[in-house]
Parts: sequence; structure tokens; C-alpha cells
Amino acid sequence: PFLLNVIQNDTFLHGTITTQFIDNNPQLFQMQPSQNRAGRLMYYLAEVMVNGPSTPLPTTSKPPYFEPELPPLFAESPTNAPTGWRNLLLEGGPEEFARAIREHKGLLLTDTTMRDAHQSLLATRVRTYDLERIAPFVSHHLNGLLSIENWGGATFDVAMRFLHECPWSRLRALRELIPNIPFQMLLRGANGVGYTTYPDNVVRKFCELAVRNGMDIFRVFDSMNYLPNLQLGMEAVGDAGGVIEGAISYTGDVSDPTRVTKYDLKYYLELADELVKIGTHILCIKDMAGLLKPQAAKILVGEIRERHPDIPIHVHTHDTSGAGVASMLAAAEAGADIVDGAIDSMSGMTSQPSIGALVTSCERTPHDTGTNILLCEQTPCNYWEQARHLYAPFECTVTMKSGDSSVFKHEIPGGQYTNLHFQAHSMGLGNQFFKIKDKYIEANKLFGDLVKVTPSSKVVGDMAQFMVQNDLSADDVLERADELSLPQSVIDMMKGLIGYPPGGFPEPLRSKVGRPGASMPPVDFDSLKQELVEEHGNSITEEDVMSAAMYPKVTGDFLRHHAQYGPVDKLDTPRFLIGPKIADEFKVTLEPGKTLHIKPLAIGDLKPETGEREVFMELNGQIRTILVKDKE
Ligand code: 3PY
Ligand code: ZN
Repeated sequence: PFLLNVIQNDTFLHGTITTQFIDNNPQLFQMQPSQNRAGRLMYYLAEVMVNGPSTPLPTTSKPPYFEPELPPLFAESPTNAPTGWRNLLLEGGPEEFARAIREHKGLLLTDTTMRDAHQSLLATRVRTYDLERIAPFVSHHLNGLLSIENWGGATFDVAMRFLHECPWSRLRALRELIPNIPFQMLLRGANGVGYTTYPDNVVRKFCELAVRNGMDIFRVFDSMNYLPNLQLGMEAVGDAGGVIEGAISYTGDVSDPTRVTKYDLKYYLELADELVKIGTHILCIKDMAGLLKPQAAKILVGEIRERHPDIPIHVHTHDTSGAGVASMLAAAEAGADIVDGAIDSMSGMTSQPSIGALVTSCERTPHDTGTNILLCEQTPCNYWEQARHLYAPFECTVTMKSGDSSVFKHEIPGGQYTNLHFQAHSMGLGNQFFKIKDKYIEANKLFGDLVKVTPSSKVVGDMAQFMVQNDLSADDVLERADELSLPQSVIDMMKGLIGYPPGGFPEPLRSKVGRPGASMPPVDFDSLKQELVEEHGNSITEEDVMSAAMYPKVTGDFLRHHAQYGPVDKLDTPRFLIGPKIADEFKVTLEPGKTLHIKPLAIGDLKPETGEREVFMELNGQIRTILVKDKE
């Protein structure tokens, strides 16, 4: 539009311009948001320079302007990556893959750095940009990993909502750079990658598209271990051609015989039997809060191993209490094939236990991981140690200084623990965090002792906060449930919208709150697509339609943001978050061979008549002026 405006101007066309032409016609030289990617990005940068971050920064910490260092890559092309477990999976299919895992000597590892670790430590904010930079190194040097967890859980929502980037593009980009290591995602059963139950056809189509975009292994769980929901997710994965990893979400303590609970060893063993019966390729014990003590791991894994000698067992934990490494070693001893860890500098506390600690602890034992520890210690660890600084505004360690063995009592899952801790501190109630933990325990009891993991954990957390805010005891809630304005999530859960816990919900709370909801009609993808095309144009893909089926509002906002501001995922993280500095030249690579050189020059004075400011920037050597409304 910049050029068009000028060359369509009559005075300009008739060659009668004077030196005042520019001064008299500033509108012709001002860029508007446009279709052109460079123009839209310039508009984004100008907007952030004038009005501040496009995504909320929860703390005052600022990211430094630097790029984490990478070693010179001697073999960076994905086409000459060494073979890994994915080659075997692609050749043999899921059953053969599972067989090979069982036959493998030594402990196998899943690296969660690209999903759960940053979900637990950095509020899920790690951007595709920083994942892509380390990806070639991972592909070439960590090819012994059984899998990389890099998608699902909260990453889907956060990518669009806060990072203004497309989760599907992230998956494709990483797939291209890491062709040899299986990718793994977290699927919340019938809740897909959302917080509520979706119609069956949404979950099915989601899995199809995920496989088509490069996903391999699907860890399927249900927040209540509700078998029909698990089964739906597992069948959807199987039909899509993915590896089914049915998960038992673990709570309580199977090593404590004095504990009277519905989640005893028998409960887990029966669930394991069911998951095997409905065709899981791999069986996962998903210890989302880090409650599986070493002794419990030994009992649970040992028993399952005996009952199901052919099924690979994969154990996931969080290191909240600090017992994570010990538990994973005990799981390995008892017959687990695969455990989850995170690169050292992204491990510990509410994240996964450190891969470095796991690898070194297994050296020269029957569980030797065979992973090259030196590389593991050096490059990815250094990279993530530096990259974490870019996410300083989201860093959990701003408030959280240590692990917490009281997790064995309150049972708050890793990611949620970080969130609640952070929220308490940001409301100035840091020294009241213990109250939240206490109410979390009470709320859980009110609901009849739930397995707590997204979304059931969110409901317990909402209830705990509600009880703290309104100074309510469990008895108060029981007496007055029909008159209190309980959080919507609580009401929805009681109606059965996210499934049913073993034994159902306790009375009288359930009848005071409501009845199970009606079953849901399938989503009509064609008409949804049509609606999206009408609003956002012809470039809508099947993947966009799926995003909209799960997150209608978030997806709409994301698509509008993209139309207005372009591919902001191509900006480095500090400039994406807080904008560029004046006079500091930097590069943006839109695609190989298409690089923009940008240098912000100045921000003009506020124009009182319009409330706007001009931002002057150099783009590939040419001066551009961008007009931005100052929202102050
Ligand atoms: C998620 O569902 O996002 C989880 O990480 C559950 O553990
Ligand atoms: Zn987890």
C-alpha cells in the first residue's frame, strides 16, 4: 500500500511534485496493516514499541536481548540425521515398535523439555523460535531418546492465546528438523487438548490431523481415569495410525497399607488390565503430581510387569518433592522400560527429574541408557540454561525457591502447583500459600477424593481458591452448596461434563448441584469451515478448523492477530515480548533466503488530534513510517 498510495496520487503522477510534497501528503507514506508479511511485522513491532507487550508479562522481569549460544553444527541437515527410534516405528508400525522397546536392554528416556518441563517451569511460554534453534542438535546428538514430548497438554492453547502462533506449524516445523526421534504428545482423552469434553468426532479428527502433521505417540489420559473417555481417546489414536500410550493417572500411595482409599493397588492393577485389553501399545503410569515414592514405584511397576510381561511400561513423574530420580530408578529396577526426564537446566522442582542425573545414575548398571552423557550435559543444557533467561517474565523461580514434600499430602500436580504458587504471590498472599494447599486438600475431600489432573485438578484448585476467598470450611460448603455461587467449573464437573470418578460423586453435594448433561451432537466441520472462511478468508486450513472446534474464541483471536500482525513467531523472543530497541539493527528470517533487516529509528511525538504516533523504522535500508494509535 505504501508504494500504491504514492504512485496512484494525481500530483505525483503528473510530475508536479515539489519538495513540500512529502510534508503535505504524509498519509501517502504511512504504512497500514497489509497483506505483506514484512509490513505486518513492522506494524507489530511499532505497536509493541508504542503500547507495550502483546501478551501479558506477569512479572516485571525483562528478557535480555541476546540469542542463546549453539555449537557450530557440523551435521545440521535433517536429511543426514542418524537413525533413531522413529525409523523403526515408521518401518515396523506401533506393534513392532512396542516389541522392540520390550526387547531393548537398558532404560529408555523420553525428554519432556519441549512440553511438560516448560509447562511446569515457564508457564508453557517457550516459543517455536527457541525450540527450532536447538532442534537440529537434538536430532543429531540425542537420537538415542525413545521420544521427545513436544505437544499437547497446555501447549496447544497457550501457543495461540499468548504466543500468537499456530500450534500445528510448530509441530510441522519440529518434525522437519527432527525426522528420526518419535514425537510424543499429551491427549486429555475426551477432553482432547482442552478443558472440557468434546464431541467424539472432534477427538477423532484431531488425532488424524495430529498424525498427518507428524505426531507419533499419544499419551492418553482421563482426569478421572474414566474408562469410556480413555477408550474414546485411545481408539481415536489407533484409528489414526498413532502409537497408543494409555495412561493410568496416579494418585494416593500404594506403598501405604494404612491408607484407606479407593486408589489402592487393586484399583490400579484393574485399570492396567483394562487399558491392555482395549489395545494400548504402551502402558503409562502418569504421576502428574510426583506422588510415586520409590517404594510405591517398585510395588506398582513390579506388579504390572508381572501381569503384563509383553507391554512396555512408561513412567512419568514430577520432581516436586525431590524424590523424582529415586523413584524413576526404582521404577526401572522393577521393570519399567521408559521414564521421563528433562534436560538438566529445565528439570527439577515441579518439572521432570534431570536427564543428566538419570543417565549418570544408570551408568554401568543393567539400566545403562547408552546416551552420550557429555553431550547431554553440555550443549542442550547450556542452551536451555541461557534460553530460560529469555522467559524471565514467566520464570517460576521468581517466587518458587524449592521443592515441597508436602505434595504427598496436598497432591497438587506440577504445573498447577507452579500456577497456584505464583498466583498467591502475585496477589500479595505469598505467605498464605499454605492456606491454598490446605483448602485444596479439603476441596478434594468434598469431591470424594479425585484423581487430580487437568481438568479435574483445575476444578479442585478453583474450589480451593473460592473457599480461601470466602473463608469457607468444608462444612460451610456442604451446608450451603445450593445457595453459594460455586465456580462454574465445579458445577460443570458435578454434571458429569468431564467424566465420572470411581464410585461417582458424593451426595448430597451432587444432587444439590445438578444432573449429568445431555450427550453432545457432532461438530459439522464443513459449516464451521465456511464460517471461518467468511470471517478470515480463504487461507483457512483443516487444522485451523480443528483449532476452532476446540478453542473457538482463542482461535478467532489468533487468526485476527495473524491477519493484522503477520508471522510474529519469526521474531526472536525478546523482540516478540518487549519489542526492539531504538537504533539496534536485527534480522528476521521469514523463510530460508528471505531475511528482513530491521532498525527502529525513533518514535514520534503524540499527535493530540488523532492520539497517534509515528514510528520510524528502516526495513532493508529503506525508511518506513508506521502510524500507531497510542492507547495510553
Ligand atoms: C496437562 O494436561 O496439561 C498435564 O500436564 C497433565 O499432567
Ligand atoms: Zn506431567
